[in-house]
Amino acid sequence: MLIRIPRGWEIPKRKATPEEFYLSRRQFIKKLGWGGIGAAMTLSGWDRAVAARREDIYPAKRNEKFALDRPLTDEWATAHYNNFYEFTTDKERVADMVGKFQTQPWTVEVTGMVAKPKTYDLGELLRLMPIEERLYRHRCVEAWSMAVPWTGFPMKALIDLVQPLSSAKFVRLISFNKPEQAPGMRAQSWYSWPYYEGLRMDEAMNELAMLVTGIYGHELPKQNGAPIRLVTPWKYGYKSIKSIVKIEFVDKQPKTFWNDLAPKEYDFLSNVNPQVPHPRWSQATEQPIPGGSRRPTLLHNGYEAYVAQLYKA
Ligand SMILES: Nc1nc2c(c(=O)[nH]1)N[C@H]1C(S)=C(S)[C@@H](COP(=O)(O)O)O[C@H]1N2
Ligand SMILES: [Mo]
Repeated sequence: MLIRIPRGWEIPKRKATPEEFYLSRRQFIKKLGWGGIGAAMTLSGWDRAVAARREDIYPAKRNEKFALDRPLTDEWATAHYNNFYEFTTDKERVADMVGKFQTQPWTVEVTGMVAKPKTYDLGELLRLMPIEERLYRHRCVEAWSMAVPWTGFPMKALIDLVQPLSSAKFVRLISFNKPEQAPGMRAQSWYSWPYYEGLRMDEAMNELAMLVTGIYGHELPKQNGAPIRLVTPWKYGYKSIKSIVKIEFVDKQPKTFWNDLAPKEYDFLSNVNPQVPHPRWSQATEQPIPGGSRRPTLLHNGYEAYVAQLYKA
């Protein structure tokens, strides 16, 4: 069941403008060819980022390989039931608290043990990456779940671009640190901001690992981790760090936000496993959001065929 009630905030910009205007603008942008020096001189970084992100990549072609065993979650629910502690711990109020968060312009620093470290303007990076849409299951450690159409690119494409050295064994990812724009960072100053996460190199290169900039065929709303987040659907949701500013290739297993806070409850791998209960609750079943009956949780969130070989002893 997919009830789509259009709300003002979720109407993509192109639908808010007359179709002819949108088409001519799109053709205009295409004609300029963003790599050219002329374009670089006459347009600001912001203009180019918006052109590439808003006009060019959404909606992206769906990769049908990643099929779901359940209906997509209602878009409104996905945007109004969020974990993003930088804003608030109240899941239903994150969307109301993101107003001051500035996600444009945005740069992502790729650094550490790589042959080609570089700080990318997000629009520039997107023009280099193979963008597609994938339907993925999304399972929070709190035992709720969704099914989401993400738009982005495989993390492996970025890894191939920057060429990690053989000494690089892990990837460390770091979120934004702007307490003046994120009320939860100020109200909960005891957390070790900014949020940080990590993957093993083989996990980061797995074809499921995705860097995501869009959802439901348009840009990510801020509450879902705009402008760029990680999605690793075989792991609990807290691994999928939002609003990434830095990606670092390292030789030692990096520390992670939730493991540092509660090491007995949240481990580094955090793979979805119905047989391993959280110390305070079962993981055997999950509650689809926004409603309906609970369903059994699947090993590796149903992505066994993609990731089982990573965890063979
Ligand atoms: N920076 C940051 N990333 C984060 C979180 C957070 O609090 N801060 N919460 C995580 C958790 S617990 C989950 S379940 C998912 C939620 O993503 P969603 O709101 O898009 O469903 O984001 C993850 N990424
Ligand atoms: Mo979560």
